[in-house]
Amino acid sequence: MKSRAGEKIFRRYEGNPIISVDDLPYSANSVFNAGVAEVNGETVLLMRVEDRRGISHFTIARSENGIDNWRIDSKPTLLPSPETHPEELYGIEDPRITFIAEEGYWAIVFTAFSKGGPLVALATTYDFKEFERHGPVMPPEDKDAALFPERFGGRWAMLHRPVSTFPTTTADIWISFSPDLKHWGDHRVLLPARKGAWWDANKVGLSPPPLKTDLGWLILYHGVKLTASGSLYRLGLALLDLKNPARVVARSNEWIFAPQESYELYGDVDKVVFPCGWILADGELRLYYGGADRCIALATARLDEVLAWLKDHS
Ligand code: M1P
Repeated sequence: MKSRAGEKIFRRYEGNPIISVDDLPYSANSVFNAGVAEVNGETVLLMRVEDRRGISHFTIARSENGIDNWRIDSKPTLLPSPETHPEELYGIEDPRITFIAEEGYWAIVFTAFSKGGPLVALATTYDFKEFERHGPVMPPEDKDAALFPERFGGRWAMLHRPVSTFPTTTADIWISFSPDLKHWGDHRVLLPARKGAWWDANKVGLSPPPLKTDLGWLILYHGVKLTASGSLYRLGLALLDLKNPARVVARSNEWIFAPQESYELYGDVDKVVFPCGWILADGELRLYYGGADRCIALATARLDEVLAWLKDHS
């Protein structure tokens, strides 16, 4: 029997985009690439807002059902602070949120745009009102990072995407380990970009944080294909071993989600779907993603269908 095309697994919310720049209570250029958390029964989006200078900050939107009636903070929730954190000189971008049960806080891993390029920085919060910055955890150039919610053999693990200027290298997803969330080592390539004509040739990056399932850690990642009309961002899947996340169990050969609607095809950067967060509730995955670097959209899928699709397409 012919198996279902990836595009049919995730269904777009008919009211997309769920949040656009006109929904903000203050003037900005765009709102996109939001991290997500469930806090006191509400869905919290930590949204990347790009101001009209081009510098990004974070603003929170809250909703009871995670779909509509978003209550957006009246002013920026977390602004870059280059005076105290020089790595934030050109803004803070693309937050990915992991609840660390052991500590009782949420860890927010984000891109700080420093003088030397993008790097990975860490902040923590107990309530999404007060935030503690912990500064850079990976030097530039590095981004698209997120933490696993638990330790492996006593160590924390993080996925991230360093980039080398060495001519023949690709931009790959790496995994690193830490005893304390601050000092990282044991770095190794986990998911390399493919080559040539593949949809995920030359550049890949983690999208939302890893999600624990019965079959392994589910990874959704973006593959960036350079075409004659620019970069094309599409999403594929991988599965990592539950006990040893440095072992890839499966990787999709096809993409599962790609730009298709006008809010994904046309924006500040055309043809981009870019999720930084997802939530699993009653077997349903809610994927929050940036559309064309200008708005936030929602797509849903049954987790069992996603895993079955990956099995058929790896
Ligand atoms: O413009 C598309 C995306 O480009 C960057 O992602 P990456 O480095 O993984 O290609 C990021 O700046 C991201 O915010 C942006 O949506």
